[in-house]
Amino acid sequence: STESSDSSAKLFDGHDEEQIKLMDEICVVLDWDDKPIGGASKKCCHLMDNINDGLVHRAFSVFMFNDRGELLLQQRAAEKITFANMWTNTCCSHPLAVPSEMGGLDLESRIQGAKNAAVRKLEHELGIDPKAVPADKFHFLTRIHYAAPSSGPWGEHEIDYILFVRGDPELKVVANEVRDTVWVSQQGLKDMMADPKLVFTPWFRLICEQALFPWWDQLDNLPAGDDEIRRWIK
Ligand code: DMA
Ligand code: MN
Repeated sequence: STESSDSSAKLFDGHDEEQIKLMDEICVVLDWDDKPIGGASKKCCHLMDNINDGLVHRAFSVFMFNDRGELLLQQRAAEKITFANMWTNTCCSHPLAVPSEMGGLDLESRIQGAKNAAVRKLEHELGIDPKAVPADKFHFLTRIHYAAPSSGPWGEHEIDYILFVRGDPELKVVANEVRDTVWVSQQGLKDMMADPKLVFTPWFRLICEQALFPWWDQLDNLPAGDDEIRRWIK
């Protein structure tokens, strides 16, 4: 028999080559106060074995609203290794362990790093021109700390920077990242969430339950970003 002893071959069996390569990105590993304590691969950070040992990393979640006050949702591609095919907020990913995205010990520079990462990923996933939605247009609200299993060996455990932005840019959706997109009103989102055929990511569900709608009600008058870390872990 020529069965491989390389466990990563099994982990990624049948997955999209590009998505497998992206698992080599270096995420920012944190203590529970969001202080960077090192870097680790996206693969390492998203294995439940490591999450169960306490490994937590930095993330961001973008919520984009158009002039009509509608929110842009995406359905994650079937190719995504975690949370495939689920409906979620506009764009999520991780600030990488590089100077432009990691920031320093002060919250301001970390927020700037998350915004820089958001611009990069809006282009990578949705084909949004960075000039159409530059980093200084984003409004930081707060950080949430949560954990959730995905399928198989995978899961999330993050401190997630919540970023709101106004815009209605041209979208050139990247097929192995995003399966579908839709702009929704508040009622439109509530109707989608009531449809048992649609599945939503755990972090988007949490944000909807805990915080989204009051912010959505005051897009022109959003509260200033706070220095809290909202702990939504069980
Ligand atoms: C990870 O998002 C970030 C959050 C807030 C869950 P993701 O799985 O979409 O990351 P990526 O786009 O880098 O695969
Ligand atoms: Mn993550």
